[in-house]
Amino acid sequence: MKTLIEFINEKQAEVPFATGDLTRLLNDIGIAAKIVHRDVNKAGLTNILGYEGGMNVQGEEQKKLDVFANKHFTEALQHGSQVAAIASEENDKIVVFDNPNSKNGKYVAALDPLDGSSNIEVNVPIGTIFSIYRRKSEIGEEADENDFLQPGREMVAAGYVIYGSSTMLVYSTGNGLNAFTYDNSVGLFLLSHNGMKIPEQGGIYSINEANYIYFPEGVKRYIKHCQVDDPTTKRPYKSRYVGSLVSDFHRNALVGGIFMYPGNLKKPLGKLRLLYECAPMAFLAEKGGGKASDGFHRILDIQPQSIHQRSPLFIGSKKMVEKAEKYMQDYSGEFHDTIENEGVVEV
Ligand code: AHM
Ligand code: MG
Repeated sequence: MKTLIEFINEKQAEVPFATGDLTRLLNDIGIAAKIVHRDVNKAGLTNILGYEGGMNVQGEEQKKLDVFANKHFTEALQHGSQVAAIASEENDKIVVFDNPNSKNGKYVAALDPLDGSSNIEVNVPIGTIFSIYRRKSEIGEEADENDFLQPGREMVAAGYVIYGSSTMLVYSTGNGLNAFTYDNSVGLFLLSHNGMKIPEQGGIYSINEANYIYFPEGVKRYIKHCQVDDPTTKRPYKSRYVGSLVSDFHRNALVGGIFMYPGNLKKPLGKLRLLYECAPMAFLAEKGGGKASDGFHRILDIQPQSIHQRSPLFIGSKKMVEKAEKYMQDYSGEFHDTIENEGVVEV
């Protein structure tokens, strides 16, 4: 059995002139993941469920576990000093680490410390999403927001941790997608999926269909395409929606499927944040042979304008994402559609 640390070290040895900074950084993320795993697992027993009392920048109430996970990932990255600054869903502004070692850090990290927090109370899988970029500002100077405003294709590494029926850490530094399952008894992440491949075509679609009447025409028609009875193409597909991006993505990545959070009449750019939700998952999707799009453009080519910017997301099996894009492009104007609430009759 290969441990996460052994695997990361082996990968480092394959890169000539690697300094080990990224290796140390990934190790630190693994440690923070273990701490969050520990507390997520006994969440019902400790006083860690419920709301913290604060709001994040998007006006969402912060749960105690959101704040806890944010603290532990921030501390792990700060102590490691390979990272000069972080951007997080839970912080309005970037956090610049001002100790002298961190100023010399080559990297910045964008995080969603606890994604899917609406599921915490009900014991449904949640996750942590992380992404790492090489900073643009001078090493030795303070990092700034521009260090984060890079298209996803510039990413050095990304990953997620899923706290599910088992806890897994899935990451890529650009070559393939690898997953490690946490063995509680020895306290180690062990390699369980070496070179994960996302099936080109799957049989699952995941979307919050409660928003149906507000969806662009392209999404409505794609949903109907998924529901057509045609056994030769395995349709109708199954509908599965956890409401936790990491879980929905992880399932679809393993067995094939598409996850969608499109723009809608109420939220033209959807809900998910480009920098620390869509882009890292898009990086991982592509490294596993899948695809990620906003319906019109490759997610990894979108230039972020601000750290909390949102983006529509279509992600998963390549052929399914391509089909959804085709429906979007044939039936919906770019991003902003005027959609009627047609056919809604209250009884
Ligand atoms: P969060 O970061 O506040 O937890 O929100 C992101 C989550 C995603 O994990 C999930 O895909 C989505 O919100 C679900 O949203 P909705 O409840 O609108 O379907
Ligand atoms: Mg989130």
